[in-house]
Amino acid sequence: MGHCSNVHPARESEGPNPGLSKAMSKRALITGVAGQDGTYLAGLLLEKGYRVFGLQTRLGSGGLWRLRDMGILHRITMVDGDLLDLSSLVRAMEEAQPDEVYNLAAQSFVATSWNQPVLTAQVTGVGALHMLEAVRIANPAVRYYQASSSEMFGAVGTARQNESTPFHPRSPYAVSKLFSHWMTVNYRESFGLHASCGILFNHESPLRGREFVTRKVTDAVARIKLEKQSELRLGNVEAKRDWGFAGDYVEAMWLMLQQDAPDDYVVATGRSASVREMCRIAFAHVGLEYERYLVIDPAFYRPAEVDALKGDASKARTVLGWQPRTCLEQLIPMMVDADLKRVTQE
Ligand code: NDP
Ligand code: GDR
Repeated sequence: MGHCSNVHPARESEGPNPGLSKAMSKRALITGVAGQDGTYLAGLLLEKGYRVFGLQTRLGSGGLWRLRDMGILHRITMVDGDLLDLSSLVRAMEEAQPDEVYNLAAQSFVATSWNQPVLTAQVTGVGALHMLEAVRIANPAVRYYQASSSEMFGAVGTARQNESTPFHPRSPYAVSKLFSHWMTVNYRESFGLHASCGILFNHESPLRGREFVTRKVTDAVARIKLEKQSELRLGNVEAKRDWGFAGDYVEAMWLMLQQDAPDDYVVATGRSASVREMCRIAFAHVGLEYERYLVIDPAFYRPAEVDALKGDASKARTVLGWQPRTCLEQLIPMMVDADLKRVTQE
């Protein structure tokens, strides 16, 4: 295994992490419950004894396969609603009567945000404001989590980004996330909501959508290995990201809402790698050399790129007692193995 010095496999001892018993009878409402993070978070909260409600859109494109694969679909109470429809969110709040709301729903694919900028602004930006309003109307005592993003940093001027790094968003997605981020801060300051933003850096898993680069690569590696595909077409392989494991990151979300005071936290591994390096790891896991299969295709270049991101999560470590437990050399093989299994069963 390569160097994994930035992660901490052993769980931290209790520290500022409140015990599990406190959460026994809590109720949580998760928007975007059927997405990657929603599924891991729902699993975590169920483990902790929560009653979990998930907002389900009628027009959703993604389906419920992740929750089904995880074996938890039957344990989640689905509530109809859409971030675009404030009244549906108020009703969802009334139905779920949650202690905690995790707003994970979004149009989350950066590349699509240039083709559907208005929809992205409406869902990812104004949609979060709708959720905040629903909380404010239905129960302002609720604890609220907003899924902010390292994409808000964008064209960074610093080697590492923390909570004080200035934002310079580079896509309609990032601009929309910045709106929802500042709205959450504003509702905290204006109305005293217990509202926290997690500024999460990229996090991946076998449940990642295939349009995102890690999963696109691990899926292609499986297909190439099983001789169902001959090449992999990518855009800018020199872009660098700080990649972590979604299963680790949802723990940070939960920890934020267990604190006495709401706040904003960067969540990251502190290590950055290029798309090229990530490809090398993925192909090497099945004994192949990525150079033989990689085709650079300008169709996947973005109108404005975020060249490099690397997070500094020291505040999350100090205040929340959170640390990543999975490094890239574990994460990518885990994803390749899952895709090999899936492609074999197709
Ligand atoms: P996904 O794209 O996997 O999940 C997003 C979910 O939002 C989907 O279940 C989708 O449902 C739902 N959704 C979309 N539009 C609406 C709508 N109008 N009303 C209600 N639900 C809707 O994202 P992730 O799980 O990867 O990410 C979770 C959140 O964290 C997102 O807000 C993302 O922007 C943010 N984030 C993610 C990071 C990452 O690396 N994964 C990093 C930083 C932030 P459907 O598919 O049915 O349309
Ligand atoms: P990102 O993730 O834009 O960082 O947003 P993505 O995996 O899409 O791209 C990462 C980097 O890889 C480069 N790249 C390619 N990307 C894709 N998708 N497809 C390709 O073929 C390709 N070739 C190169 C991209 O240009 C980019 O530099 C993710 C999402 O989960 C957001 O919702 C979240 O907020 C951020 O992470 C943090």
